[in-house]
Amino acid sequence: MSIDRRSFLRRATALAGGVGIGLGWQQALAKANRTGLRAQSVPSSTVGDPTMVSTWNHGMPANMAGFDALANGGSALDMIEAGARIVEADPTGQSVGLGGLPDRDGHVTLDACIMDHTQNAGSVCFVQNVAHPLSLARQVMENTPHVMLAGAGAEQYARELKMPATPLLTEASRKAWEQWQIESNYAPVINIENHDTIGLLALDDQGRLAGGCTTSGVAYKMHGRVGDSPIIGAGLYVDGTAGGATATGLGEAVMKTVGSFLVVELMRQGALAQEACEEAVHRIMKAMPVDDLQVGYLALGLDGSVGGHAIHSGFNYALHRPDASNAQKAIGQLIDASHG
Ligand code: SD4
Repeated sequence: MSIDRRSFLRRATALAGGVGIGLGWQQALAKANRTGLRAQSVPSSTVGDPTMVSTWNHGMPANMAGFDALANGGSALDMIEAGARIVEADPTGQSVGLGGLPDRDGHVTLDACIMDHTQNAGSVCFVQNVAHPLSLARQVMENTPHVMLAGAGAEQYARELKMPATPLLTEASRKAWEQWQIESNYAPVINIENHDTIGLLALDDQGRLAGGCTTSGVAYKMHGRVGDSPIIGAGLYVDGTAGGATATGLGEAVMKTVGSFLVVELMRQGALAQEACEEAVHRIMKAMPVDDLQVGYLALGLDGSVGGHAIHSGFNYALHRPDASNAQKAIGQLIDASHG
């Protein structure tokens, strides 16, 4: 059921003191307004414009690759996959694919998922030696009866698809791990700088929406740990009737609040993309201590509207739309979605 924004607000007021969906959302907004912490506004879009948003600085090359895929006749799913592959292949990024920081035992283990506007979804988790886990997730979505493959089973499927076994631990990441071992207390803690996963959302020129998320997860995690990034509804959610959302940061906090699903559900009920991200952040802040953890959400509406918000400062994302004077070309910018 979709309701307009005014009905949503009326319903939110009526619900105050009840389950609290609307109340929490209003409180989050009021607090953000009071403290002047709302993200800067993004340029408006024309309905029908393709749009791509991706987390962090590496969202810039990812979005460019996405628009190249679109220019070559690709769909929103192709935009997502093209963008993810650029970042997965970059050995200097220590949070995604090749060069990702390992777990505490020295293994690089990857999580990724993909989803489209028809709610088709594919996911792989705890995968080793696969250079492009998001492409593998897409294969799971398109060519198997399943949504999620894990560990050795996912690797076996990659080999069946002739994806080569690729060692992912670079010299730089091995050295960083050795350094970490000197002082390690072997507790799965997160540093608030330790979050650079790429989450991507794209709307193509036919209004199709898709999203993806790919990561090596939290550095020095326990062996076998899986984060939010491959979990449909946590690290990513896309619904062609409501919008899409993705998460970055400490996956445990995102999973406990089913963050990306929450963002999309709020958008379905009439919240703007920005408001929905703020409420999802607020849920985490209400539920647990957040001094040492960062989570950021990014959302894309069906009309190309964009929102982004995070618990702590430092969260940014790349936004690309077509150049008005040359529709084949995309113009992008980095948007600061800091809070605090
Ligand atoms: C995880 N959410 O594995 C991922 C890490 C991340 O930006 O997003 N880093 O918990």
